[in-house]
Amino acid sequence: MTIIDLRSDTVTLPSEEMRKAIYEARVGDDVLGEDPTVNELQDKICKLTGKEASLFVTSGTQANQVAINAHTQPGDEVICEYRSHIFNYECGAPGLLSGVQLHPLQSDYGILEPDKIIEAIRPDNAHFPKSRLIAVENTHNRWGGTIYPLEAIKELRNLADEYGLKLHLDGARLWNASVATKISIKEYASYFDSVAMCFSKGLGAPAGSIISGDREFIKKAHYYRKVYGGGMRQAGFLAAAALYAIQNNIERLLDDHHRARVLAEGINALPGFIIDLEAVQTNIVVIDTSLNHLTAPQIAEALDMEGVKLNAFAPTRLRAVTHLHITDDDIKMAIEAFKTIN
Ligand code: TLP
Repeated sequence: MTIIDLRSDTVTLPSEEMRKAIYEARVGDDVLGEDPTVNELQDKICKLTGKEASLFVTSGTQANQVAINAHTQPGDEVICEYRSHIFNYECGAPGLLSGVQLHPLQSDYGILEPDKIIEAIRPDNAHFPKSRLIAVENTHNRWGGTIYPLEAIKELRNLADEYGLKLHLDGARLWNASVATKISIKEYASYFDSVAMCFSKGLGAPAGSIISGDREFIKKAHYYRKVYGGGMRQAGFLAAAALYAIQNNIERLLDDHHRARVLAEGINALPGFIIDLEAVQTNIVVIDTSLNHLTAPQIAEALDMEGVKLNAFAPTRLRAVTHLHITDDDIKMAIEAFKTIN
């Protein structure tokens, strides 16, 4: 049976060409700063983001956590969004590793409201933690791949400046936002003190993420990467995959977005499933199953029997993610599989 794996864009495997790039990579000891391919990747990302410095890290989680540690002091507070990856899927790492507390805010589509942020910023008073950092996500995973509007980002920057806060972007899928809006990575990055981006999601590399910021920030981040065990020595093999991915796999993300839309419209037309089509802006589809007599995990299990894999990420919500292994036929077959659920 063909397996259509829509659990995540993290499941992609390197293509033959990417494997060749990995095989041919020139490598050195990156902990000593001597891996030419890692250095090439970091330089390339500086050009792409317009930032002074960049650091290759093991994962998106490490990128966010190193950034949080570099921006904060123990006892500080980080304002974030309540469905964000940092708050939900990073094992409580801000408390564990940086000794900071998160202050999650409710939102629609992951877009923080300035008034709510202002309300959340702590007064300068001995009772309170120090508000230090705002972290947002673009695209926003749990909201269904939604894009943070540029105007809202500009407002965030003004607010952060007014209150003396740093601004971090979890841009694990910033590539998707950029191709969808035609707003460059550089433009997005220009409003943030630090930006994290992943190579192992839609771009199809086997592992690795990057953070960018000013030299002082990256110097601190470098230290924390080592603290977290992220010094990878001959990491050029992974950087070569990332370079290949940047060269070849960005524009094609539009195909993933198109397929996500077709999938969303197909499933939304079926009884027992509701999709907020407005939220389907990139490669993620969130399916509300609350009208169905089966729970989301039960539906996921039934679909699995049909060869379609999805994540049940709440009792009444499923997530499907399109990526470079998913074809138009796979989308048709996935919709057919949904028709068997009743
Ligand atoms: N997200 C994964 C899971 O952890 C949920 C996925 O399958 O989508 N930021 C965002 C917005 C992410 O979606 C992810 C991964 C990360 C950070 C962390 O990346 P990794 O998995 O490389 O640590």
